[in-house]
Order: sequence, then structure tokens, then C-alpha cells
Amino acid sequence: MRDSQPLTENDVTPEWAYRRRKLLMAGAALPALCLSGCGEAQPPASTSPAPTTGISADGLTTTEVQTSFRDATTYNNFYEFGLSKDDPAREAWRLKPRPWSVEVSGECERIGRVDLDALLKPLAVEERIYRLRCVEGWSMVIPWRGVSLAALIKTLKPGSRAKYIAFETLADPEQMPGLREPALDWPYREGLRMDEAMNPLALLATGMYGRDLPNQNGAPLRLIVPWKYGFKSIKSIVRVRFQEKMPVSTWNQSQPEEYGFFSNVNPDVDHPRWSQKTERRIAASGNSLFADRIPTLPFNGYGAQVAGLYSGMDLRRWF
Ligand SMILES: Nc1nc2c(c(=O)[nH]1)N[C@H]1C(S)=C(S)[C@@H](COP(=O)(O)O)O[C@H]1N2
Ligand SMILES: [Mo]
Repeated sequence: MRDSQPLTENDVTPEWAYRRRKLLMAGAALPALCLSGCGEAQPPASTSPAPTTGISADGLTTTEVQTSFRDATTYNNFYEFGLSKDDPAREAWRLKPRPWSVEVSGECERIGRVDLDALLKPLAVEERIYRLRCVEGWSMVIPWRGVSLAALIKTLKPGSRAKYIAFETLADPEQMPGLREPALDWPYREGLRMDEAMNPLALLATGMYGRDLPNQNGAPLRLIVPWKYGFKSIKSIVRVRFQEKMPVSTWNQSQPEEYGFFSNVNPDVDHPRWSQKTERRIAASGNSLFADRIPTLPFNGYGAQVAGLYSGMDLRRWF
């Protein structure tokens, strides 16, 4: 159970909650991995009225209380730097985010290794505030800075056989001590269907809170797909590939019954070992384990912008 790390002095897990979670864990066939063992225990579902979100009509911002910079940069999942929530903040100074290049391959015109700054130069830098919902049951609200993934893809000129886009994280044991553990099959990989990648909400982040991305948040370039569980938002990207086949994604490969390729946030499809109906909002108001538990929304609240991508798909089957 990795989520028992205190966030602040206020974030004290009540003893009963701790014991309840231990029981839940013991009841499960406990795998070695955190992401799959970290579902947070939940109080009974509340019967509160339909939620309003604060998300703007275009989905690009929200008026919700933002997560503090401190929480967003000290409570991280970045297994290349260790499995504990506080490992990335402690270890990620080893990552060298410049110079950085991205290798582009597959079904597109602009194949080859491109310096990151050259890749980004023609693109408009935007500020967006997004919710990020981890499959473990917590969420944050983070002001990002970055470039539209769709805009970047257009500069790479994919062909008609490019049905998917695949991403890979750096896997350098010199910079990433977590690679010594076979926690996942490195390098970390993720992918999107091309229409998902072209949706205006998909962002390639280069910064947050008005500054460059801290290493632990995926410097110098990470994906943000706000309507999907956080693990789709792959960090420290060094490879982009356009392909006809559905790409391998690390969590799907590791535990296909638990993590599908699509991984859209969906309160109606529980994780096999815990409910996805509510989430613990890590924001400015205390962060105690069961405080600020709010309903999880379909597509993380971005249904108006993205539900159309999945019309006709059975989202229980394609979870
Ligand atoms: N390369 C890489 N990317 C990753 C992860 C990881 O372990 N390695 N963890 C994912 C998970 S599970 C989540 S919830 C988010 C967390 O992003 P944050 O630390 O910036 O909040 O990053 C995702 N991207
Ligand atoms: Mo996550």
C-alpha cells in the first residue's frame, strides 16, 4: 500500500481506515505492484445530487480549487524513480531534461531524431487547467503549460496508415534508479488511437504552475490525457511512433484484466479489486484520507468534449 504516505501533517490516516485497508489488501491476491494494489478504501457511496464541475465549455480550464504545487510535486507516480509516492521527488534530480531529443518513426513523413526545442519551436504554448484522476482513487487539479498534441502531430505529417500513436519514456539506468527493479517492463510505453490523439484536449506538457516541468512530473515532455486514468499520461517521452496496430501499453501488458488500452475514467466500470465511483481530491483543503471524497465522473468530467470518440463502443468491453 503506497498511498499511506502522509502528504502533510494533516494527512493522518485514522487507525480504523488503516486496518480496513489492510484487510482489503489481504483479501486480494496481492500482486507486487503498487498501481494494482493501491485502490483506496472508500466510505459508502453518497447520495449527493448531480455534481457540477467548474470545467469550462471547451474543457480547457476549470475553476475548481487547484492542488498545491507542493502536493503535485511530492506525491507522484513515476516508477522509474521508485515505487513510493515520495521517491520521484527525492530521486528525479538525476534526470537531465536538456539536451533532449525525440525519435519519430513509423507511418509519417518526418522520421528521425529531432531536438526537443526544434520540435516545439513552431507550436503555440498554452496554459490549461486539468483534472488528473489516478486509477488508484485520488485526483488533482493542475495548471499545465504545453502544446497541443494535435498541433505537434500535424508537423510530423502522419500518413493514412497511422491509426495509432505510441509513446515511450526514457529508460536510462544512470538517471533512473527505479529501473533496477523489474517493477514494469521498461521502457514505460503508452499509446492513443489517432482520433483520441487529435482531440483538442490532448496536451503535451512542458510545464506546470507557470514554470518548467519539475523532473518528477515528467520533464521535459509528458503527455496529459485528462479524460483517461493518470497512467496514460506518460512522462519524459523520448520516442513517438505512428503505427497501424494498437500499441503496447505498459499497464495493459502487465495486467490486462485490470488495465485496458483505452482506460477512460469510468465510475460504472470498477477496477476488479476496488470501486471507481468516487475519488479523493487532493486540493488545498487538508488532504485527509477520506476528506474531499467526490463522485468520479464519466470521462473525468470531459464527456461533453470526448464521449463522441467512443460512440458505438461498449465501454465495459473496451475499458
Ligand atoms: N514514465 C512514466 N509515466 C507515468 C508513470 C510512471 O510510472 N512512469 N505513472 C503514471 C501514473 S500512474 C500517474 S497517476 C501519473 C502521475 O503524474 P504526476 O506525478 O505528474 O501527478 O503519471 C503517469 N505517467
Ligand atoms: Mo496513476
